[in-house]
Amino acid sequence: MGVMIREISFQRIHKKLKKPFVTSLQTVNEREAIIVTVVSDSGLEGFGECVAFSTPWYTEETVESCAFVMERVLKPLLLDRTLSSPHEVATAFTPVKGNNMAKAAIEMAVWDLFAKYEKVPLWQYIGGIHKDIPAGVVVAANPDRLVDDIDLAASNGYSRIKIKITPESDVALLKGAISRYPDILFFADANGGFNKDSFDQFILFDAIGFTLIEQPFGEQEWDLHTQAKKQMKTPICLDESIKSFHDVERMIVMQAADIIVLKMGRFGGWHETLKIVELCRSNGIGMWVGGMIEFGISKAHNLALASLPDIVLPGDFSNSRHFWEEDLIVPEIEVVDGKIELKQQAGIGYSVDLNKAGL
Ligand code: OSB
Ligand code: MG
Repeated sequence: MGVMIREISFQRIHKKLKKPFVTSLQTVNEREAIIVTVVSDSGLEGFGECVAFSTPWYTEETVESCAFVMERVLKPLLLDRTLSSPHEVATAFTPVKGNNMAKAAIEMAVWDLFAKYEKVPLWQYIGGIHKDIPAGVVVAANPDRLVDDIDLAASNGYSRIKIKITPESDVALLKGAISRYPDILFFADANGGFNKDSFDQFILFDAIGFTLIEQPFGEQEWDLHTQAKKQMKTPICLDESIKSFHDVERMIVMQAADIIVLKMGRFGGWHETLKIVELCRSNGIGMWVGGMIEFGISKAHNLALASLPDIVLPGDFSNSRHFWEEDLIVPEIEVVDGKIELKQQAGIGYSVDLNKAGL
């Protein structure tokens, strides 16, 4: 009994963003991705999406490195195998070091396949309960546009707005801009833009009133995060620093943060992510689901993840049309009254149209 993996295929895609996405690390104008399709012996299809970027600005992996690792290293470990649980994918991949985004993309496709085999939505398959996922959008740090960008996001019904910040961001401007919307949760994301020299400047951001501040310091700066957490009221949240279950254990021991961002690509897929969720739950660490400027397949997996009972903070979930003229999934992801309703169909709940993968 089980699911035999008869076919694993990859399609590299490429789309322009509707407008550039600006962070302190990089400006993204175009997005490449690799779509993974796994097919079972009975002809069921599961879909995954590789979220590595074209160049290694956010993590070490790239689209090119993932294409190689998925095709030449990971695919042979699974092809023609019969699995009794999707957890067996992580075990099959353990001989391969790192390359979490490559691993996650294939693993996600197998989880979709198993949910379809069991004829249940993926969110139910993993034990999710929330059926309406609160949406959240990201705005750039550009001071000239900040107030307008926030007004636009608020008028589109978003109840959580994440603002990219840098050491140059104006504390008074930010405080004024967000105080106009007391009912909206404002997150800040520094993408590791602060360091030892700008530590004291960072502490001043405590007065702004953010719900949390994401990754103020570099990914290896555990001590700086511990010091900031000790001195600030605003919860500290780690994104780039967390790549595995062990990183979360370290974070807890060092009291380096209160909250983490869940990114399946960075963790290597569902298996590691579900372990991390359990560790956070039992240690009172907050969690929310982060975005990667990705397409609908990855977002659909992320929506299923956000359905878990202990994930209560709103994640990076915007409309398909926020980044793209057209997404690859049918229907597209749509925010209605600030929420995205989960689908009742088996698996990720959306169909995939690879003909829509063009520029
Ligand atoms: O730091 O959270 C980040 C996008 C790409 C790489 C890193 C990050 C982001 C985002 C989320 O901020 C954007 C989204 O998909 O909604
Ligand atoms: Mg981040």
